[in-house]
Amino acid sequence: MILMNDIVREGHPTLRQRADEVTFPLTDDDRTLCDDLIGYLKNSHDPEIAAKYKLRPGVGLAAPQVNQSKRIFAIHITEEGGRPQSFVAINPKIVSHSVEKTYLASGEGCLSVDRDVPGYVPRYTRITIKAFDPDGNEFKKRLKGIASIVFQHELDHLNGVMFYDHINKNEPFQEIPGATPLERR
Ligand code: K2U
Ligand code: NI
Repeated sequence: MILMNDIVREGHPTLRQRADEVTFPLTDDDRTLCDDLIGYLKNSHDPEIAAKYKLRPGVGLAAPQVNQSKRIFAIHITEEGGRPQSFVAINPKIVSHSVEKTYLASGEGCLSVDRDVPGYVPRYTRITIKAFDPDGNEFKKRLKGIASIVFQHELDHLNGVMFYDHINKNEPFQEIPGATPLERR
């Protein structure tokens, strides 16, 4: 299982690399990596396991964050309000997106960043994505709300981008033209 010690922190070079495409069929190691990424997210929302292993809660986790420079990430969102989402995305792409943008009113965090970095992170409100599942089957999804934001945050990790790269340095809380904030419960 992935523990906090397995998650590399900002400053680690892997977080600033473009991760490599994955080929199919997956090796046993890559399949285990997929299971471990989604497993971390599920564990991080289990009060007993999270307390026992001191896991920070997460709704997304990308392979580069555990020092595997591969185009794989997992998303596990169960909160009410939005549609639950739980999947592993391999070689993911955004195929289209809304013109309209959004941002988390509370800003974003990151399991690889041990500090608060305040500010609005502009994201597309709606995206259509395609990716492969661990069996090599291609799938498409239309995402909005928190799922759309999380997908974009994780895809950034595959491209060596950190959430705070998007924050306006001079005015972190400057209104983003044409953007509607997403309030998190
Ligand atoms: O990639 C990561 O570091 C996981 C982040 C993903 C994320 C953070 C903020 C906004 C979008 C995606 C963790 O999930 S941070 C913890 C968290 C938990 C619930 C909701 C938002 C952030
Ligand atoms: Ni992150």
